[in-house]
Amino acid sequence: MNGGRHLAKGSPKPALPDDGVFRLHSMRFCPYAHRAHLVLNAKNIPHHTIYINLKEKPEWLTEFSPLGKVPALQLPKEEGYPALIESLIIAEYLDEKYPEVPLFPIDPLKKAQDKILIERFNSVISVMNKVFLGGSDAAPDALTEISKGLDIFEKELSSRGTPYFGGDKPGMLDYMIWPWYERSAMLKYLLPEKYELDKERFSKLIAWRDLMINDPAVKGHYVDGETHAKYMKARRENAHDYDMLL
Ligand SMILES: N[C@@H](CCC(=O)N[C@@H](CS)C(=O)NCC(=O)O)C(=O)O
Repeated sequence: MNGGRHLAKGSPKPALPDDGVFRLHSMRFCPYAHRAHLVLNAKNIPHHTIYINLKEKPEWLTEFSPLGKVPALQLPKEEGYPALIESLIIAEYLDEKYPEVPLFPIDPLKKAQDKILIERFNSVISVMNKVFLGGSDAAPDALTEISKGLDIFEKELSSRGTPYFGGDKPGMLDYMIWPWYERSAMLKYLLPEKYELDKERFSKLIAWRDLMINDPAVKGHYVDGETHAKYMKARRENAHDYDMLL
């Protein structure tokens, strides 16, 4: 089963085949769930996706996700069918479980350094979330803050001298920051100042974005900036249109 409508309160729990395949509880526009989709796609891991209406959550969601959040990944091959939550924990679990396509660097120091950068990206995430939901009024210095946060990643790509943070192909750092980078394209449609990244200041990140958009794992879950903005505008009115891509 792949996607379909977002299941809401009152929906019966989906009857899935007893095939041992992962079950990802997701929401089509959730950037954290996006991380899990990217890792599953990059590693070609078969999975069922169960989309959840987060405004009217199905009663059974807490069986898989105690806080009622997505992503939640159920592991039907493990005893007791446990489920994992938290995008970064899910991503690291999948990377360890499926080492054939490694995403984190093998070297522990390099891995730790990439994890530090993922952690540091949280400051970009928090400002972006504020602007997405409330516009520039909600965070007056937001565009400056976002650019300052992205400077770190521009500099990092430049010092690595590779097209991706992961080297010649995307790695975990690439995939963990991509969902917000993809969504930054909606600022052009959401803000009166039609924010776009400065082409000189962020030349490396812009070249990276052009490559990432063509990566098969990214393509498999990609939504353009205008569509993200349409979803966000409806969400601001508390009129979430989860199924708008169907
Ligand atoms: N720290 C979590 C954040 C997950 C999260 O906040 N997901 C949002 C959707 S994007 C959610 O499920 N919200 C529903 C709620 O908070 O009730 C992660 O990294 O997975």
